[in-house]
Amino acid sequence: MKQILNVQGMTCGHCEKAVTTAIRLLDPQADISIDRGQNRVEVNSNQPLEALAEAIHEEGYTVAVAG
Ligand SMILES: [Cu+2]
Repeated sequence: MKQILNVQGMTCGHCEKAVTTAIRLLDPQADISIDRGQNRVEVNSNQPLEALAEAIHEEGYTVAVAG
């Protein structure tokens, strides 16, 4: 299912990669689309939103659920 998170603190391509890697560790099949300018991370995954948010948070980014 498609889930949208608001992730603050992504400043460069490395950040996008860190977020992508964190999500892929939880779900290797996840379909991930990141719009850094909008702080928007779209994830198509069966993992619960809280787990995705926690994984991203552990990388050092501030996460809010965008709805
Ligand atoms: Cu960065």
